[in-house]
Amino acid sequence: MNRKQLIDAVKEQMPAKRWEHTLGVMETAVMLARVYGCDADQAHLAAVLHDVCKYWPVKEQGDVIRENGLPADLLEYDKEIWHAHAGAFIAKRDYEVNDEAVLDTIRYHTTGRKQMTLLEKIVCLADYIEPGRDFPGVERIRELAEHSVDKALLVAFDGTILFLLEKGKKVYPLTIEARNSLIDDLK
Ligand code: DGI
Ligand code: FE
Ligand code: FE
Ligand code: FE
Repeated sequence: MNRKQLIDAVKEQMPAKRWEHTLGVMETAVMLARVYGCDADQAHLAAVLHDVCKYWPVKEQGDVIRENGLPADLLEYDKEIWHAHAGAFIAKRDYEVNDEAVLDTIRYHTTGRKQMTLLEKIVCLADYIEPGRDFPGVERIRELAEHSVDKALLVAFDGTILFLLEKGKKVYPLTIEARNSLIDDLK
């Protein structure tokens, strides 16, 4: 499967609006990869696939996690985070992606994790700031992203954590670890 075929296949997995978001993440991730010196092809590939499962029925996302030994604790947290781990599994099984760095980037694009690689940070950040995103504070994160991936991503995770706290929701521990780790990276 070449990249064009891959793109056409992934596009089929989601509604047009979500595909527009994916195009925005592809463009932004490649731009950030060039600016910050990481592999643009890996960033592009991870961006193409990052939300491959997002619009699957939630039950199917859960089944991928349950039936393939993915972290079971995910199921005790918001369903919004399931598609990332499920997506990494599907990228490998159905789309011939074998690059573990790319698979980890898909896997952790939502929650983050401790000591994220530059590739993981860039795709996670691109997901927050792609041109179609419009949430309070996104402009500030876009500005920070011009100068520092770590500062921008820290503010982005802080916003997500605050949002979850305000809603009275649980926060997946990896998100807290990702946030703490970014503070260490900035020292
Ligand atoms: O799939 P996208 O909408 O493009 O973006 P995403 O994969 O970053 O999904 C983020 C959503 O997940 C966001 O609306 C907040 C929600 N969420 C729920 N629990 C958690 C969480 N996000 C993080 N980082 N950590 C959580 O524990
Ligand atoms: Fe996502
Ligand atoms: Fe996304
Ligand atoms: Fe500036």
